[in-house]
Amino acid sequence: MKTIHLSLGSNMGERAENIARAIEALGARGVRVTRQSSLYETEPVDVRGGGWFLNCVVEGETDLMPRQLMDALLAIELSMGRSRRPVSDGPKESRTIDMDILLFGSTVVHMPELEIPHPRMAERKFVLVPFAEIAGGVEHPVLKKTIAELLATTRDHSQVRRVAADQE
Ligand code: PH2
Ligand code: MG
Ligand code: MG
Repeated sequence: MKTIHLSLGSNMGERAENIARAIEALGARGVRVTRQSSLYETEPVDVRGGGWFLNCVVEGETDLMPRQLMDALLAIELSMGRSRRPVSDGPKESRTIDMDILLFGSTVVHMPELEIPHPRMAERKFVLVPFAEIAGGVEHPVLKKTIAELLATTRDHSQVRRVAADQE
């Protein structure tokens, strides 16, 4: 059993509902969600012409292998109507739901289709702020810094605002 951390984001449609549905779907795909951050309104980073995102981070437990977990997340994204264009390094498009693996315990994965830890997580306040809320003491297995330390030193100054519970 591994403890894993995922980032969820949506900037299309009923954003809070999309995130709630995706988290609910994890259970049926072999991930037991143990913690969930607040929702955050976040300024889009490197996204073409979309609105602000709602983002959150969840902690879970799973017996899946990293590649299986990635396939489970893709299946949930597709079932929720996320379109996938061919992989490109250009600006990203708006999405109903995006689910990314941030950490998979202390496992490090370098495959063409999957990198863990998520290669850009230390440069993204929309990941680090919710992550620090639920698990600031977790150590990044490559950078050897805690999530709270990464947040304190990140150079990303984009806007990230916690959504009050009664506004969700
Ligand atoms: N995801 C991206 C690119 N940019 N910006 C915000 N605020 N939130 C995201 O989830 C996000 C992004 C690529 O997946
Ligand atoms: Mg992403
Ligand atoms: Mg993704």
